[in-house]
Amino acid sequence: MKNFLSVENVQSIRALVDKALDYKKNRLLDNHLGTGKTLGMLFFNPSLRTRVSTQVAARNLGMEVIVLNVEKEGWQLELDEGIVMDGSSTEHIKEAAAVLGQYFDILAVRTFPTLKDKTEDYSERIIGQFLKHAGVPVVSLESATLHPLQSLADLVTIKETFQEKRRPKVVMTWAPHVKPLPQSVPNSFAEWMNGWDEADFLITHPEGYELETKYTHNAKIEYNQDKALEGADYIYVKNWSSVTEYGKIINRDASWMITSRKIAMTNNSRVMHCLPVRRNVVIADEVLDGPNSIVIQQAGNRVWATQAVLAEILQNN
Ligand code: SN0
Repeated sequence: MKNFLSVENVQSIRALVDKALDYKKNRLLDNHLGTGKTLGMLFFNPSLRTRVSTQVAARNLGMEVIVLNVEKEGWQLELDEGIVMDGSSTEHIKEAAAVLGQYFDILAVRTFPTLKDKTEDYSERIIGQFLKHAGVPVVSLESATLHPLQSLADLVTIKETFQEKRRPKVVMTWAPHVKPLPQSVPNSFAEWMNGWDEADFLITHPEGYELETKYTHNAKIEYNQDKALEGADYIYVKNWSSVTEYGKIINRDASWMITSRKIAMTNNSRVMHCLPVRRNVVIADEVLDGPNSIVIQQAGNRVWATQAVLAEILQNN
């Protein structure tokens, strides 16, 4: 693996999940792998879990980490080609990416979508510029369309919690939210579930919330949430804004919130969410504070997933 931007960069999902679980058992297994190497982390947007779990993962491998909140602490970057830079942008992303590539062995970037211009967002221009100009491996810390480190941790969490000798039924459900949110987490989870092939995957959302089939492939969609939840072993809860009416909230139906009544329809399903979660909007308190929620364990697994990815990059570059 050179870069880690999507599931397409992964040779064997199964091997990567196993590697993460090995690190969970022994976090210092490869604590010299990253000696003398530096990870640069650039944030164009806020972060709690990704920021800290990635730093911990890099430290477990012996790496040094430098974090830059580019949006607040860096120069305003220009993205357009051939532009006369007489406006507010100070530095072109070409120089910024190339310069940062001089300082780090691996560069990790978080950049959310605008949710205004779909073509712009889905072209992944910012990550693309880092790939093109940095000259070092690039890791996505959630891009405009995908969140692969989250998805890997999600698979690790399902793998370690499901003990039965059959395929679990995993249902990804849309839930309401007050703000328009990216499609990155659901796109990515769908893409990884399709590539993993160790679970039966179903998506449920109101009409108009269809995700790009580029990520969902042939995943079945059930528009009736209650029906979708029947027999579920895992509910993966996430809000996203509409793709077709790009970046818009087109449904606020509170009956899509995950409550105890919804859990009662499942096979005593475990409940997952990438966090941060709006309590009593997306998932009810009774569920988040109850025995079915595994959101904290899921967030904990972010360390081991990221450690596996960084190790793979260090071993291959
Ligand atoms: C982001 C998202 O992609 O949905 C990050 C998730 C890891 N979530 C939010 O921006 C939540 C914002 C809010 O106000 O609840």
